[in-house]
Amino acid sequence: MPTLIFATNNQHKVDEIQSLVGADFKIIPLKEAGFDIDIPEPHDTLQENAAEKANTIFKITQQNCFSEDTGMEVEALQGAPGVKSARYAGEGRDFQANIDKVLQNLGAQINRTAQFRTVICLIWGDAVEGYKTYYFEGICKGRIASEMQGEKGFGYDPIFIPDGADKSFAQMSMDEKNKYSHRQKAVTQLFEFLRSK
Ligand code: ITT
Repeated sequence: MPTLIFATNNQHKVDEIQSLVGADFKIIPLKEAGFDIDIPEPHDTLQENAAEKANTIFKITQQNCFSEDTGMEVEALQGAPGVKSARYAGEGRDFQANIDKVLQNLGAQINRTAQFRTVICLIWGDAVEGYKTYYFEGICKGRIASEMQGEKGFGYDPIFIPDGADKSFAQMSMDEKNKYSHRQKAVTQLFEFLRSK
């Protein structure tokens, strides 16, 4: 089975992606690949942060790898928390504090429109032909609930209701979330690309 290093420390992302890919590829997160590092995400765009993570690991391993950066973009908050989603309420990367801040900043705002956006950066090739960088994007449109609903998933899942559903991501099984999700859309493109190689 082909293996691919996934430059992430977020096990939820790994689980969601591995369940989409099934037995075709084995995804190896940083910890399993022997790396105990937190790669900085200093940039203003998801694409640049995704590239930073993939490039850092490629420089060390010289192996095919990918990363992804995801943000939740709330229309009435001018796209915040966006690229700052992990640290919206501070460096502690606290899911509950981040949710509280979104709900507080939105208040009674009627416009609850939001979307999740995932950008994947893939570095792919071989030592003979050389390596190239590819990007894949997935968007899931939806809205912010008035309060937290459900306990599954991670991050902002309890307050995000995707279009076409009447419950939050945190009220869905992983398979159900994957039917709607930003990550699934980006990952589907990634693996269509890899299968075509
Ligand atoms: P890596 O950088 O190690 O991959 P991370 O958790 O730091 O993991 P991001 O930089 O992409 O990931 O941060 C995005 C944050 O947005 C993440 O910490 C969550 O709080 C949130 N997030 C990302 N995907 C999500 C999803 O599918 N559902 C809910 N919240 C999500």
